[in-house]
Amino acid sequence: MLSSQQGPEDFKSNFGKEKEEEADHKKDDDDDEREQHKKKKTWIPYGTAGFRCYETAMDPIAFRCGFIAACVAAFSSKSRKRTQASGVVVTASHNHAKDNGVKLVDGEGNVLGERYERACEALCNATTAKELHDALDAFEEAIVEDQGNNVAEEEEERMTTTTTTSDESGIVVAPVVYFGRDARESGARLVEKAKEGAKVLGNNRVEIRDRGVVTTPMLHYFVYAHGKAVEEFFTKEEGKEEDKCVRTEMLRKKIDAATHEAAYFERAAVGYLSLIEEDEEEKSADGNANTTLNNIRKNVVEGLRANATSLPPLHIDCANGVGFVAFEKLLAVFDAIREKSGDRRSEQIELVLKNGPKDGPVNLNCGSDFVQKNQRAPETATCSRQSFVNQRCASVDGDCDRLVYFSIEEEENSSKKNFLLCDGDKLSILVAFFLIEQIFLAGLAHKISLGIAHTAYSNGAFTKFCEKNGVETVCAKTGVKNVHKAAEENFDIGVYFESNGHGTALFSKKTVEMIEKELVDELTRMSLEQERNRRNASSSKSLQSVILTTKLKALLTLKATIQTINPAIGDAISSVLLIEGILRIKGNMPFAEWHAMYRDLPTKQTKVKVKDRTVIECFDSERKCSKPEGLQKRIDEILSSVSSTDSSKRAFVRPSGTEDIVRVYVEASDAETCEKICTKVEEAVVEFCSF
Ligand code: NG1
Ligand code: ZN
Repeated sequence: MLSSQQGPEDFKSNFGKEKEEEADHKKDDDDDEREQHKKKKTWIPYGTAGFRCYETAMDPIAFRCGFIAACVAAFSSKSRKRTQASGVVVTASHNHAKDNGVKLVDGEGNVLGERYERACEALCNATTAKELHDALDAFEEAIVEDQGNNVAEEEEERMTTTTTTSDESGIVVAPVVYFGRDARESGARLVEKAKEGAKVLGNNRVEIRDRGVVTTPMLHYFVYAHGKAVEEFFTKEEGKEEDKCVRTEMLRKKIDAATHEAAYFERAAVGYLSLIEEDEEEKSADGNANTTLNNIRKNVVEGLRANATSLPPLHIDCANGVGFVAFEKLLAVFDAIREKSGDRRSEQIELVLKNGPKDGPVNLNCGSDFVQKNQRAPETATCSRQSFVNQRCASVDGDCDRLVYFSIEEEENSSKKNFLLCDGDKLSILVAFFLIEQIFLAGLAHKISLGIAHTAYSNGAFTKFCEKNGVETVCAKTGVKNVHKAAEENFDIGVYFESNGHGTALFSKKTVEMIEKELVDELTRMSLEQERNRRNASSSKSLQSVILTTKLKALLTLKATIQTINPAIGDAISSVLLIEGILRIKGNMPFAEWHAMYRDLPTKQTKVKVKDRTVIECFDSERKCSKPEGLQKRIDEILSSVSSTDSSKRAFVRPSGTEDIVRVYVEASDAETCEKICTKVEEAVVEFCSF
């Protein structure tokens, strides 16, 4: 492990040293070094979502991640006019309160790309000058690859001369690294370390913006919004006539406004209000289009949306984490909108917030991971399990990027309670089916492909249900970065939620543009139609106008959906708003009805502690393992011996990327079979991984 004493000076003195030797056998050497570290248990891997370990060991990692983020902000952008920002989130998400970690955000607001992982891992674990130097070389290669080969040379020159960015007009704005942390105690200390790391690049080369205690998706959003603001400023040539000082100031202000916390909450809140829009006046910033729209709206056919009056309040278990603080801010924005404009639609979202940071250690007996894996409601010092009974409930995780819904129903005349879970699979189904319907109503079904990306942890009943209903699915490796990529690569609208509730709906740029264009075209057609009707003094609406109206409503709904969703990454806050909106549009769909769309197969998930979990290697989207030799064969034997008639049974094992354990997953048509298979697979893991 790196010494936590290792400060910026040590790092600086190593940075920039001459190459010591050619790297012909670099990969082999790297692998050897990695093995050595691993054997000594000093290697902190770049896991499923960045670095994570016991908080006291995180200081040097945080420091180096700060440096990495600064380089990404300053050097990785393909275009000087675009995304000169990056982010560092200090969080260990659903892990134990005493763990902490770092998630890195790239210039687009996404998870830092895979191409950086090995270099970051080597950089964060380097203990000698040579290791550090090699890691820096690998890191530089990743940056150059990121810039794109065509601009590599030009950028290389820039890397050695300046870290600020400018366009031809001489506007100069320093790259920015955004920092944020969840509510863990160790967070403030680790953010300071990360900031020190970012400063290694040199004074004022990179601007540091510390956003304090925020959710992971908020920090991703700030970086995304920064890039968008810069892009828009230059594309629209804003303030073109002004001199460069004025324009620089304009750009700064634009970035500030776009990346302010208020902008994040307002975007989501306004998106939600538009989603549940009925026939009230549309209050949107789109100018003329919406004025026309308001007039047209008064004449449109009623009844496409059910009368969204009320759903019971949603009780949200915030995992004793930052989600509590963020949801409070969201509710304050709804209140402010209501006070300012008298808009009462926000009364249609009633959230009862439970388990905040003051209520106990993060994730302890609460939070989405606890609820999903244990199939049980939370139970904390301040909030009893009983308080969730007969309520509509949801749970988020420690950094508020996961969401599951649940309900505990008490049987009449009995003390028996039924726990019902709508996990990520059911979120995917609800969102995908809703969007399929809207695309169809918008007349775009033949132009837009929509599918679901999921992981091996998705329930077999979910994949069957999708197949039966003609919804395409693709299975990706665990981890949001993998599922995100699969959704992006395979579909125009890719819905993805890991079973644990980590996910979103991704709209490709082309799809967003298509929806916007169709909306404008539709409004124009509607105006013409209205005009013609007026001229013909027709009092009744023609069939044609009914079709047009249906299409318009669907397009508006799609537009509102896009606005409600965090465009950068899966976000429990925007997911709550989206799901609550959909349930309302669906006529206040009761939880039980959503839950009953299909019946999950019983599952069992456990963790097995072994000496070195990385001896397990997987393939087939982690549904099978190739190492250690013999383990897969044993799992197959267990599956066929336990219940020969159960065709739905399935089991797999994989090393966790966020905890020092091996995860075992089993599903079968009854809980007893699950139990039996699980015990045997656990034994097999221990046996095969104990060398
Ligand atoms: P690991 O620990 O690699 O299984 C867990 C989750 C992932 C993802 C990451 C990041 C499960 C089974 N795995 O990864 O889906 O959410 O954490 O937080 O829930
Ligand atoms: Zn999380």
